[in-house]
Amino acid sequence: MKVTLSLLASAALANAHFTMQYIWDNGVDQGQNNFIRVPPSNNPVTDVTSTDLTCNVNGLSGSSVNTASITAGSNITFEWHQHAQRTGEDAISGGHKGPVQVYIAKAPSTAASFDGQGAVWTKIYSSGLINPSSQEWATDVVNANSGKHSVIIPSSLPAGEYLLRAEIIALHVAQSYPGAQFYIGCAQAKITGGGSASPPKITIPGTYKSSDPGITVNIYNNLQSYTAPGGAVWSG
Ligand SMILES: *[C@@H]1O[C@H](CO)[C@@H](O)[C@H](O)[C@H]1NC(C)=O
Ligand SMILES: [Cu+2]
Repeated sequence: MKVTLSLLASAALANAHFTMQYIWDNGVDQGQNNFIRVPPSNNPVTDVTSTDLTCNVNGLSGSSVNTASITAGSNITFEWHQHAQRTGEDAISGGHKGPVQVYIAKAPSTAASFDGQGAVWTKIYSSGLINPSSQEWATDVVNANSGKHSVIIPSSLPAGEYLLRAEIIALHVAQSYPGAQFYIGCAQAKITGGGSASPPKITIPGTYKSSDPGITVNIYNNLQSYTAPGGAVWSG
């Protein structure tokens, strides 16, 4: 009986997926799914070679999606939920342990028409295993913060239209590949102000490999350090 119950519990946990549903601009809620390329379901992407890794399923264009106007230097908050509700359950479900990262990519023309392919992505935020002794992950902080995490858009970034890509990687079944679950939310933004920096860029998909120690990893063996995929954060 005990075994049956715990099997049921872990099956329920594995199904408790989530999506990015809100962005906030300097503390102002922009509305549910506004400016966001909404995927067809809350399922994760698990194939690191798939173009779904860029901006989730059906995320290669956003012609019907609004583009937010954001000033460089603004504090942008991303908010995730399992379902279309803000209360009554863990935002992203406590069983999902792993890093939280944010990337940006400048569109050659409009954000709405940009597919995010090629060496275009710059990492501007990454948080992983925060405290090895308590095994606290960035995802635990997101849950404690009602599904939210924030980043400052670097003020040296050139003005233009961008995709903002937030990513949560759940590693609870990442001992073998495919296993790691990539939750991805892309928002469209026109960034004004800014500067003339030329940040480093990676490809998504492309840079992440199934063999990356941050992708295929057993997190249940008293892990003491963790390196998220995608390289270092560019600080502007
Ligand atoms: C960004 O905004 C969030 C939510 O309002 C806040 O918790 C966080 O401290 C802010 N970050 C910075 C660097 O100001
Ligand atoms: Cu899930």
